Amino acid sequence: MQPRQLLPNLTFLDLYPPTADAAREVLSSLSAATPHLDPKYFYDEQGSALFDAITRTPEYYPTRTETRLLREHARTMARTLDTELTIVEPGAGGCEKARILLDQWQPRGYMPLEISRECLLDATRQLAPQYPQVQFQAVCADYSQALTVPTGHQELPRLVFFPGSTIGNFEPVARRTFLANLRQLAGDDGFLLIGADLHKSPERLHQAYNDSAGHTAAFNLNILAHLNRRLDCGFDLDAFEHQAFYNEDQQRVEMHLQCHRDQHVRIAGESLTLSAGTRVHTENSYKFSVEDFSRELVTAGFQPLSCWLDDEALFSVHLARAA
Ligand code: AVJ
Repeated sequence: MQPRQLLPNLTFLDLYPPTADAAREVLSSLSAATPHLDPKYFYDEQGSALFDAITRTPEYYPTRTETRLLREHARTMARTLDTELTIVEPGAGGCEKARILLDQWQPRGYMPLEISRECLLDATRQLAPQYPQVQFQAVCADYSQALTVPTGHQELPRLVFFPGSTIGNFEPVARRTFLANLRQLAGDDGFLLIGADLHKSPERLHQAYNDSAGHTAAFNLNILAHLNRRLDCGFDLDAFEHQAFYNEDQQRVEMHLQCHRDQHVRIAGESLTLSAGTRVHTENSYKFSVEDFSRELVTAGFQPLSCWLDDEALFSVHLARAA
């Protein structure tokens, strides 16, 4: 598959995963002893828009806190990095946070990897003309599967940018593997800039995932609407209720969809019944301490350089180089 030239400084490579794979994956996870869905299925066009709405709620602090930290410290980061580089961003969404780095740094290249194709195309078609000196290589892909990216500016060091504490969605073992993949992606002369949400009161976390405007509930339910649109499953969304709570033992926020009426759906040509009372686990969002997270970076083959926290120690941004 060759990248397509969309604009003088924008190429697009479409590695969107085949629907058959998604159908098989969804059928096996919903048929499991603990029915669950991969959080990547939150992010179709509607889901990306709902997440955007969540980030503007007063309760959901991570995005605005991290954005402020990136704005405040981008220049210091640039001095530390002191090199021309390509920014590679798995899960870039609408590329809002990358804009801060594009404004403050003059990177030679920017490579957003994103599964939500329309979201990615809209964002890069807007950004590329505003930064003519930056080579944009948009890649529509599922970064949690394979982090294969086009070579492009191979000779330039890479900065892997993974904001938002999306790292918190991975289970501990999968997280170790994913961080090692990010190390691979960065290369021996590369860097990592990553956001990690910090431990805090269960009340504060509960509010952040149960915003009063109901955007998180709509975002959670939309995962079923996405599967209905994409795989024609036939879920009745009114039969499900959003649940999000902080699991103190596991140090993570959990999101679930509680099923109140029997659901007879079809996935990958097979019938599946979710009986009333079933709970579908849709997301974990682990929280960290700076010490624990720095240790995980070292285990993955990075050398931590700097870490920035906001005054309330709600959120942390870590800069590291390949060790
Ligand atoms: C985008 C994965 C970082 O876990 O906080 C927001 C997604 N889920 N509200 C998070 C999310 C519920 C968010 N991440």
